[in-house]
Amino acid sequence: MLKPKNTSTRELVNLDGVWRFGIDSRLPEQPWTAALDTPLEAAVPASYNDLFIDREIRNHVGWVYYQREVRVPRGWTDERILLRFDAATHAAKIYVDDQIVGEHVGGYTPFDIDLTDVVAAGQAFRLTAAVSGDLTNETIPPGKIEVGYDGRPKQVYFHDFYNYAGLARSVWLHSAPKSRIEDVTVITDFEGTNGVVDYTVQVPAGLDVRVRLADADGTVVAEGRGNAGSLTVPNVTLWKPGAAYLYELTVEAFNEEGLIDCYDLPVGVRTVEVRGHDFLINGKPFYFTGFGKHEDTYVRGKGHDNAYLVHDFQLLDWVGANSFRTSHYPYAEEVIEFADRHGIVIIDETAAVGLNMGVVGGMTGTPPFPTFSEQYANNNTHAAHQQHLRELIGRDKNHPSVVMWSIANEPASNEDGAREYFEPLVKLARELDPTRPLTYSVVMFATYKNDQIVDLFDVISLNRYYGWYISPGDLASAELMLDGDIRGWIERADKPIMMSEYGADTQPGLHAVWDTVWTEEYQTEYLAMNHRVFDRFPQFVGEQVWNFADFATTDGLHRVGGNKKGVFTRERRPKAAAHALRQRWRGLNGRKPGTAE
Ligand code: BDP
Repeated sequence: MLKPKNTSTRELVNLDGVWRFGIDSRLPEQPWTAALDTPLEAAVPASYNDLFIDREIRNHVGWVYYQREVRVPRGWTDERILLRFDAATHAAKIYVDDQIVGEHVGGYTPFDIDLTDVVAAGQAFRLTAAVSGDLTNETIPPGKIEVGYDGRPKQVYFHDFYNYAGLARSVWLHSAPKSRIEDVTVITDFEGTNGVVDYTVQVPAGLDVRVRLADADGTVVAEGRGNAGSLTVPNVTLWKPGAAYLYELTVEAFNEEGLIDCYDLPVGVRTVEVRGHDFLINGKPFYFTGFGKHEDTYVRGKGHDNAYLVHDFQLLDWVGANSFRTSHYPYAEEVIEFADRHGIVIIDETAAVGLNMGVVGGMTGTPPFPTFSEQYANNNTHAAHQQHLRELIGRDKNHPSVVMWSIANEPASNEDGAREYFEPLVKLARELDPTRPLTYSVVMFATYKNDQIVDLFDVISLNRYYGWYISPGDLASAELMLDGDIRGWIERADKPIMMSEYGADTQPGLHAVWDTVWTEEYQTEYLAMNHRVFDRFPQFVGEQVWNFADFATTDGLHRVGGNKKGVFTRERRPKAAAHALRQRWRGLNGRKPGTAE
């Protein structure tokens, strides 16, 4: 799905700002039949939950309403007129004046609504977005709505980050020609010093497509004609981790009268491949250093914020991280584009977190009922997961920073039914993108003995908390357990292995000379213990600490003011562990720690 852009044939109006806002229980009538009768206004983009000093709103179950007036630019007379929501978490119904014009389910992927037949150039209209943050066993991520002892509905879910909802990303009105370039796909390669850019353009039949590729100075280095083709780039400059280089592909569509549409796409030429137990970028072994992150800041919740975007990437650079995983949902596309421009490598994860009833069983991992059953992850859940995968890959397939898809976080891959559930998803992902390796983050209860799906995937990504949830405060025992665990996985499958989560909650400012959990020293020692173990295995291809920064969680007894496994605080101040990581990671440039340059 193409991101809306200003090009010579397309225009864009940003609708971010402050919108009227209300929750449905306060509204006497169907709100889209009139202006919302509400004193409240909400920032867009931002999750709505932390904006107001009102528990009712923060933990609201059901629809909320955002509303504003919009005027269509008067020059758009012959254009297709589209509305783009970069995300509406987790479901949306969109109204123009009194009329429903579109719906979307899935909180972290964009959608377009075609308003061409509904509004006219120069016309003003009332735009209402009804947004629901509700999660059920048939949404991705799943959850369930319970009725509390006080009779009120309560949202329950099986992941620990707070279920922020609302319009957390930008909203746009954009124009495109009626007959337009619908999609562009690029796949890149290189042979010797020649780069290869294979392109496919989706356009209505009968249009003549021309493409040209320009280097970063704007010099055209290759041209092509037709809906699909292969461009050769002499003396190619590859996109590399830590050394991004982007070409620009200009795609033009012509009819008999001339140019009718134009779209520009940044292109990084690079390859990704899993060979034996190596993860190769441009044919060279790559070692991931970095984090699982969250889109999470004070007040905004999951609201996209360009200042935090820039600052977080500065911190990634400072600490020597070359990568992160978009745990546990697709991030705003601006984040992925920033990574494209700055050479940070991304493991792009779906929003499928919590497909695991064992987590409800606590540390025993014994589910109250099977995860893959009519009661929980059923056919409708599966269909939602498939749809989400289509939308994620559709959005991010052309980004060079994205080197691997993570299909799920900590699914119940140890339970019966996991194989039937994941096999078709893996097949679909490979059809949608034959070029990128696939992984999933393996939950603690899924061991090298009982996991049922690892052979379907390319990279083993482990989430392991020895020294925290298991054997807390006893790092000597933890080290032995972790070592044995990794050895088991290596015996089971000759694939690259990485740690996609390891971490320890840490209260900044808490210190001790002993192995005392929650202290800054313990977090540092815990990470050092993990690293000692990782460095024993040539099969190990990366380490992503849980988490980059402290983040908001659902209210609960086991979290004090949120999840504190951040190496940075929620305000982005370094804990002692950040300095230790910096010592280990800086200057590696994708090499495995301890190996020669
Ligand atoms: C893992 C989850 C992650 C949690 C983490 C934790 O993948 O989302 O935040 O545990 O407990 O199981 O800190």
